Amino acid sequence: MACRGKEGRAFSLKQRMVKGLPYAEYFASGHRACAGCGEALVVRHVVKAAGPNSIAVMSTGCMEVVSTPYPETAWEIPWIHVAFENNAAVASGIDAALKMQGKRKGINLLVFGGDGASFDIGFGALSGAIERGHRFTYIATDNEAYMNTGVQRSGATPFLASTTTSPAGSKIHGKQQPKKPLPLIVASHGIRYVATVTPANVFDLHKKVKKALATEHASFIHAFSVCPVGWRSKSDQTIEIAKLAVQTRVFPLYEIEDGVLKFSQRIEKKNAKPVKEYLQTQGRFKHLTEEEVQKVQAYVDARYDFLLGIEGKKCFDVLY
Ligand SMILES: Cc1ncc(C[n+]2csc(CCOP(=O)(O)OP(=O)(O)O)c2C)c(N)n1
Ligand code: SF4
Ligand SMILES: [Mg+2]
Repeated sequence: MACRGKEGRAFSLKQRMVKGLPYAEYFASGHRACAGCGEALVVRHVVKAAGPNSIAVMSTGCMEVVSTPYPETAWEIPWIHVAFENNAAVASGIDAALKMQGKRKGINLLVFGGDGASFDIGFGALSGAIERGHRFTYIATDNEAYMNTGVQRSGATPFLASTTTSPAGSKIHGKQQPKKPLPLIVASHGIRYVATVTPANVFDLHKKVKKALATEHASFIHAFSVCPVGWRSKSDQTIEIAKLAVQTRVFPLYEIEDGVLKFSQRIEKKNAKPVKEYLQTQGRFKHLTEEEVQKVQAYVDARYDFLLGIEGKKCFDVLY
């Protein structure tokens, strides 16, 4: 049975029944993402939280490809596809143009980039745009590799994950470097709001998107985005894997507001699930020896302890 919201498209009664979430969809179903794509879920919920008065800028990557096969589009808000390198630069131009025209108030400017676009290739544009004090909410949809072109490693790929350019074999056992701590690097620019989200924690995601959009200058959201293809995980396990990432402390859920980090879900060591449980859900970690699993566990613990150590303290200057 189909219904229609105040604004927005038709949706099924079942979708309507998600209590506490807006009814209307602005990232339409029928796009061509793979079954169980976590990145598509993140995009859907970010635009659902943002609502109709929004503009989306999106760099090249899976989400662009699956949502706009010409002449179709899944976007029900204005959307622009830009190059890999420059989504934040294009957003700066949109922000400046709207301000010049006196039309900036009430418009949400969303900028989407995959991890390849955000951690690596478009990082310069992102850094420059936030340093100049532009207003937009940047969402880094992190599936931990360049998925659209065949699972190449990026700066976001975790330690020892096997990708096509860090293949597990006799020479190396997956990626040799750890993940780049992008949210902390972005926070160091002096912006007021940085947060991490997963599609398994949708209410938390909606709340954080709203806070980010209310920020006067740039805000940044790091979104954990399971990719069943690149991670070699089961497509019906996406939400379970996202939950496990938080429960094992692999993906800490937090906000950095006005330079102060606060956990949204604080997992004490004694309550944390072993990282092994998370790793076992994905073929990209299948090659790991017991010793390597323990190395990953030690790394995850050390990163989490670092965040616990700075929690509640003013660790980042606030410039805008
Ligand atoms: C400058 C440039 N280099 C390479 C490409 C080819 N390319 C298109 S999408 C893509 C992968 C995108 O990876 P990511 O940003 O992580 O997004 P995902 O596809 O994983 O969602 C690449 C390498 C390109 N379009 N432009
Ligand atoms: S390859 Fe991965 S990120 Fe791309 S659409 Fe499929 S599941 Fe989503
Ligand atoms: Mg990616």
